[in-house]
Parts: sequence; C-alpha cells; structure tokens
Amino acid sequence: VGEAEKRIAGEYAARLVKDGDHVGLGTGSTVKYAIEGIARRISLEGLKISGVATSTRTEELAGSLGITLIDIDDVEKLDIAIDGADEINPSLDLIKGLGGALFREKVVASLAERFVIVAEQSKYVEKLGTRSPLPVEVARFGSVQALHRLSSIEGVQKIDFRRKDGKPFITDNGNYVIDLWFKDGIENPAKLREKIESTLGVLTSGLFLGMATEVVLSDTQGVRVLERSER
Ligand code: A5P
Repeated sequence: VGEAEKRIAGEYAARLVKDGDHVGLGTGSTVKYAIEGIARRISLEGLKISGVATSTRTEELAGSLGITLIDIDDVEKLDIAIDGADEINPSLDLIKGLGGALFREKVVASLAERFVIVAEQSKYVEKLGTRSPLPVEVARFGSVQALHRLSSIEGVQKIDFRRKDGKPFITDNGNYVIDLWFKDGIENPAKLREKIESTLGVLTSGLFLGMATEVVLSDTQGVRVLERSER
C-alpha cells in the first residue's frame, strides 16, 4: 500500500515534536517517515531532541540519521512517542506488533505523555481483530504449552507461531511471537487482554488499550486527526 499515504501521516507527526523533547521512536514502514522528518527538522531547524528506540531496526535508522539516542532506563517519562499500528478502532484502541516489536513498543508507549499513532486510513476498523491477527510475545521456554493455553481462549479460530523465512520469528528480546485470529473479531478487548496477559509464558499482547492519545489517519488527500480526551 501507498507509500504516499504513509509519508503524509509520518511527516505530519514529525511536526508535533517540540524542542527539548524526549521522543519515543516506533517501528515500521509508516513511522519511518516520522523519524526521517524529525531528522530533517534537527538539521534544518536546529531542533534538539533525544530519542528512545523501540527496536534494533529503529535504533539503526535513527542512528544513521544522526538522532541522539538514549537508554529507556535513563528517562522517567517521554514527552511524546510516535508509532504505527495494525488496527485502530473508534475508541483509539489498537492492535500492534505485526512488525514484531510489540513489547518494546508497549514499554515506550507506557512512558509517553502523548502517544501518537500514524497510519493509513485502511487500518481504521469498527472492531479489532477483523483485519489483522493479534500478536502475542511469549518466552521460548515452554512456548508450545503457551500456545496450547492460548488456543483454548474463546473465539480463537486459528493460532500459530510467527515464522520468518521458514524459521520461528525471534523478537529483539529473544522471544517468539504467536499470532491469534478471531472468528468474528474481538468482542471485548479488555477482557481478552486480561486473559492473554495472565497466561503463563506470555510477556505481553499486541492489544494497546487506552494508550493512544492521538491517531493521525492519512489518505492521499491529507490527514484526519482523532483525539482521545481522557486516558
Ligand atoms: C511493529 O511491531 C508494529 O507494531 C508496527 O507499529 C505496525 O506493524 C505498523 O507498521 P507499518 O507502519 O509498517 O504498517
């Protein structure tokens, strides 16, 4: 899908960053444009920021563009974090993690005062779990048992380990990802998150509920910004 749309959303979000901000830098093909936009503002406007990366991929990209990176444990909070998503519903709840960086993304998002999502319009859905599978990051030890436990959750139609080039996909944290598909989407995201995240072996799920403060949705014409009033 449209690089143009991704660029429009990403570049819009890059302009939300303020001088002196600590910025969470997400992972994926849309937020890449935000990271490039921030780097351009650093060189053109002398913007001073420091970034916390959500993946080794983003760390390499930001580093190569000259963005100063700091360790997550050296900050108490982030002024803003910008990231992509796989699905967004009208309450601004999200499914994330198709890129496999969900745990680090969730940790970074949880520290951010503003958590801005950049996505093209087609990711906006009435009901989560209708377009994308739900990724869950699990420890490798006992991961087959974890898969069995997760498969007994109501509504799960299909479940499988994420694979890449024929081998199990391994996250930046050395874990596996299990993808869950739902028969008719996710009826109650909060209840489901509770069930999944209390399962032995699970590090976290791709359900990001009540976290996004703004969603920048783009099409080729421009952006529509959805805002959450409380979180
Ligand atoms: C990475 O783990 C994901 O959460 C991404 O944020 C998500 O997959 C969006 O990526 P794209 O912008 O490449 O679609």
